[in-house]
Amino acid sequence: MRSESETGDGGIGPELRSGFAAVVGRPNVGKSTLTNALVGQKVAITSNRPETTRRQIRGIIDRPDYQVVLVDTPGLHRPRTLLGERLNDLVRESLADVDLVVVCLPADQPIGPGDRFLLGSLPQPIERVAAVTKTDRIGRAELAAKLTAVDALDGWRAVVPISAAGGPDAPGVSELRAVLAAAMKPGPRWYPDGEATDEPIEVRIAELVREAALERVRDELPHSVAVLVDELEPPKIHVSLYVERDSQKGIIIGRRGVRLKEIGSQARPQIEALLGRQVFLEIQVKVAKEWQRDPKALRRLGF
Ligand SMILES: Nc1nc2c(ncn2[C@@H]2O[C@H](COP(=O)(O)OP(=O)(O)OP(=O)(O)O)[C@@H](O)[C@H]2O)c(=O)[nH]1
Ligand SMILES: [Mg+2]
Repeated sequence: MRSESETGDGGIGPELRSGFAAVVGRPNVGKSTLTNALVGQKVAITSNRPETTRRQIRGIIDRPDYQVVLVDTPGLHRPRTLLGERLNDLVRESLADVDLVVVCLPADQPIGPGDRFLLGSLPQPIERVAAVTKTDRIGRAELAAKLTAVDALDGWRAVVPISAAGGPDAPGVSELRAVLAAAMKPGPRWYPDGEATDEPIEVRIAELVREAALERVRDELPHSVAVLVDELEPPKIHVSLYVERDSQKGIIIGRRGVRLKEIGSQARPQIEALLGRQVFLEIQVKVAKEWQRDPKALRRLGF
């Protein structure tokens, strides 16, 4: 999958600097939002539910003189299910292959045992950059105190305050991009020019449907939702949306199918933008009993 291209333009152009950077942190701290802002494209779905990200998602920052491959990861947490354990394993695997780690610490929450556990589990030695996220949620004085506390926590290469919800040009995003670029070593262009992610298109489509569903359910249900694309023959796309119990099926479908229709209406235009064409999106809700705890079901769902 990885391809090397010419670097250095026969010695005339600048030498390319490149490498891999994992984006880590507790659940819901803004890792995927930050990844998307740095890349300048939505490569990972986001939501205000913890444990939204369930895979390693590569997002590529590609410039003439550098390429940073970001690896967005699930939030490191205390697992309650087999799925939770798998997600934590994914974080550890991601850490093994990277040159640098971006640790996301939310400005509006105190530094806690979860953050210390995470810092303790980083491979030694590895360069770390602290991204203090969601700075728009607190005042200036509070932010100054927060930055001091974060600074004292570890031997950071840099501590960058960020409000990534505003997109690629939001406060702190270009500063962090520059920090990452400066940390890269001479190396190959790992991905072809202009590629924002290596996620398969079926996975990106399934994730957009899951994101739309996450926004519309409460409590434990977000964890129970999984989505698979069964058929991709544009304009026809058939998707299965799995829940864990019969009772959850009705919640997702909603009265007279209204909620399911809303999920489709939110996901469809984004899928059309991705594919550059009109699509007919059919979503079927199915039950995969207790799939988060069932090794076979987890395997079928791609974990
Ligand atoms: N106000 C504000 N909200 C933010 C910011 N960044 C992220 N958020 C919100 O925080 C929530 C979580 O964001 P995500 O990017 O999904 O967080 P995550 O760390 O990837 O979460 P998991 O994948 O579940 O571990 C979403 O509702 C985002 O909109 C920010 O800079 N400011
Ligand atoms: Mg995420």
